[in-house]
Amino acid sequence: MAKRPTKRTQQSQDRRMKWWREARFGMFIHWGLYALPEGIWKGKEIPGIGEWIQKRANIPVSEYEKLAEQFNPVKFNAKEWVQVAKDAGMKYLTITSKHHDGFALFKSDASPYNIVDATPYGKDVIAELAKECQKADIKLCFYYSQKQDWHHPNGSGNTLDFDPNKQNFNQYMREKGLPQIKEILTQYGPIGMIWYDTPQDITTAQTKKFITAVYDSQPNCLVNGRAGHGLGDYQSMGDNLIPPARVEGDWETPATLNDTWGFKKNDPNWKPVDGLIKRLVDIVSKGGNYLLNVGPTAEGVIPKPSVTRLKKVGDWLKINGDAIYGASASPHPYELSWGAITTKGRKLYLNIWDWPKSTFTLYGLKNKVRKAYLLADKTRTPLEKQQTRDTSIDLDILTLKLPRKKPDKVVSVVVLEVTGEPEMDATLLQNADGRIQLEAHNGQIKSPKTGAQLTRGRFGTIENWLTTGHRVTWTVKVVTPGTYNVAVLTQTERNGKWEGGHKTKLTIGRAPLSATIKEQERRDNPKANADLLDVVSMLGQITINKPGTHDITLRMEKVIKTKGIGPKLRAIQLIPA
Ligand code: H79
Repeated sequence: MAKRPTKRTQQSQDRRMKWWREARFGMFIHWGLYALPEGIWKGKEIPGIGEWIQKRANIPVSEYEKLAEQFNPVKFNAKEWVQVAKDAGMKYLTITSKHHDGFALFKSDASPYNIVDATPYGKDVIAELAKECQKADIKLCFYYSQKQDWHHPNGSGNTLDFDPNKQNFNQYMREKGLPQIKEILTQYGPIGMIWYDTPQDITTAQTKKFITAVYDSQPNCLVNGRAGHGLGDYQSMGDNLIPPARVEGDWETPATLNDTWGFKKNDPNWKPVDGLIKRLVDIVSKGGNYLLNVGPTAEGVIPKPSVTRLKKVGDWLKINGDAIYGASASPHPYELSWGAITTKGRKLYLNIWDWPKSTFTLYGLKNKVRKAYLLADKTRTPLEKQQTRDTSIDLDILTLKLPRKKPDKVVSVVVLEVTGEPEMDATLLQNADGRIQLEAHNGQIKSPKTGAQLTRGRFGTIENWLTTGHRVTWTVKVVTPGTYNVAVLTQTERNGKWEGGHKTKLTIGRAPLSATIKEQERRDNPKANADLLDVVSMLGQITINKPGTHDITLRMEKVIKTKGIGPKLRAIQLIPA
């Protein structure tokens, strides 16, 4: 868990975190002056995230701040916004009270650069949202950019208008940062959390001041993990980044519905509904929360493609919410190919996205199953089940007879009521559908003692593979021997750059497979930003002769490093031939 500046007992911390752990799904709202240009400046399309337009288009403050004179969101309706969150099954709402551009969406005495004093609209939208959130029982939370403020002469990030060498950040904190934190925590009733962002080079002392300012006003208000220096009440993952496996402690992934946070006219890359539901399930199965963003227009309207998608996620939650709200991580520490497991007390929820023809098999569950039923089945008719044990490979096997027709198009949930605390085999297992998934993240690295070492990328990759001599080994329990097609997934750079031609050698026991990595296909990685793609390369076939625990080892016999990238390993997949 993230460290906190003031000591609390585990018990009191559990009490503070209770609503947040129960919620699991929240709405992020990015709204501000950047909604006016919609990603276009002086007729030119500005690439990247919309709320960064001031920086990306090099707009001086004197020009950008004039946008306030046009900000008149006449269609803004707090009740409608909160209803969109409610219909999506979201339990908290985090709005940009002030983003990097420095413009405040609330009435502020600390700076006139706010919606009430600087716009023709003149109304405090935060006050209206606070009222509606209270009525709808949704926790109101505030994003606040504590370090970057491109409008204040002593805020960070604006090197076009201000000389960083002449800035005094403590003065910014005294004049604007801390007073505004106090304002948002005293003007709108109880606030669920303050969501700080991009701490950059903030000092520990400064971070502590920003956190203490929150706790001084509202001791029960949470602080996210981007306050700085690992402080805060829980860990914030990178934007759009979902960890490759279960993470201990409290954590949250903030994510976009398309590729921008603030509204852009041209960003049609909306994530499909099935992808959103699977991400929610995946995140909860790893112990986290999903904070999903909408970017309303300058008129104050949440874009239609966002509303329709969120409504469908909400429809799914109406039936399957038991598997999400208040649920904890899977007892199995690895991803599963057919779906993901969540738990609550003595219940396991099998969130299945690959619905089998008739029999579903789960490997590794150690508990006795008292009862199994479909969450969508109100009568809870028991599913036929059988539990066996393969002692030769030390594996518990549960089989369930499922109806041919799946209850949900995307993710169908089976509930298992078990005796005792849910417990599963903690070794990497072959999936019951035969696939063997070897994530780079789960591999053991062995490198020569001297020379450049391999590194682990923030989100699951193995990188810096620019020399030969390294090995990555996975220890996996194989249930069904046979011949497998082997695919290797490597990741592109942010700009789409990638390099191939590396000669690999994969060995299982004494059987080697030598091949060259060649680009065959690029695929989205749902756990990463849209600009990090998986490059798929089929290496050929390999045979595993007998069931049991095997070491599978990957080497590079030759690496190409003309572009300085080498193979950024994401995963090896063995697919039954
Ligand atoms: O509020 C959202 C983003 O605006 C904020 N965090 C989420 C929740 C955020 N601030 N900084 N970053 C994310 C990292 C930004 C990186 C980039 Fe850029 C901005 C890449 C492209 C635009 C700055 C300009 C860095 C490279 C070019």
